[in-house]
Amino acid sequence: MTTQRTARLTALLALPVALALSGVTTAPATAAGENAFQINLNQLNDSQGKGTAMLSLNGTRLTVKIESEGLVPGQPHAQHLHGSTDGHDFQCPDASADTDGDGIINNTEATVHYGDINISLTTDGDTSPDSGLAVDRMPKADAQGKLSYERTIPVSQDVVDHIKDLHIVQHGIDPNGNKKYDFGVGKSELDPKLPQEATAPADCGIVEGAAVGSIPVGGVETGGGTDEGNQGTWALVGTGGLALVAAAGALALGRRRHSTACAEPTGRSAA
Ligand SMILES: [Cu+2]
Repeated sequence: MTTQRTARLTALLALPVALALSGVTTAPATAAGENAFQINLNQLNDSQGKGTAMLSLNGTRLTVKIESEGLVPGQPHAQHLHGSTDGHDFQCPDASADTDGDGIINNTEATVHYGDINISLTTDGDTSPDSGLAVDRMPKADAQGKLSYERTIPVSQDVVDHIKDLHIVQHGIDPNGNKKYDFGVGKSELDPKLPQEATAPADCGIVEGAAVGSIPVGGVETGGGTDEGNQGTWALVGTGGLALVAAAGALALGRRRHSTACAEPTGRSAA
């Protein structure tokens, strides 16, 4: 499953995840039904990114379909299901999430609102939070900035029970419009070797009907801790290897000390 893949991005592009889709005849693709949940993706960071997504459950198999546009052409876009299966009411951030006032909502700032990675929406292999930055297994936008993604992933019952509490986030922005990730807006706070452009969120969407301020499924705790601006920064981990993972552990401990019970990723899938 976790074969060593370096930047086989071209190959990945030509491999539209068809392999994972042998049994995908379950939910209707257009209308949200009892076991299908629509998500409208709205831009963050003025990225122009937008799209729609559908989450369809067949038992504990989750099919994720995403059609988005306005993304950075030709670039991989890390994408995840963020949020909690513990009853916390995470939501997509708005402009006020930019607590350091640098004009970019970075992932650390946004994680306060949309929560940690629950599932990494990779094209193949591992889908745990550990693959959050596995950009060689993330889908690429085409030359027009459009991205199509479809994959069926085995998930935990927790994810099934709390599917409405999860959100899709796609990362990767291009403020200077040069169609690549560069250091125009500095380094990523997650890994100084990565440009901020590569990890900042481009769009976010919650399950339709899971309104802002709604009581999360099966839970009573609310609030993403919008006034706890400097916690919970490990949502994107993975590619960088041990250093990042170690940092993640430390940050997870930090979160725990901040008294939220959400430090541990739950509902990891076992793909
Ligand atoms: Cu994410």
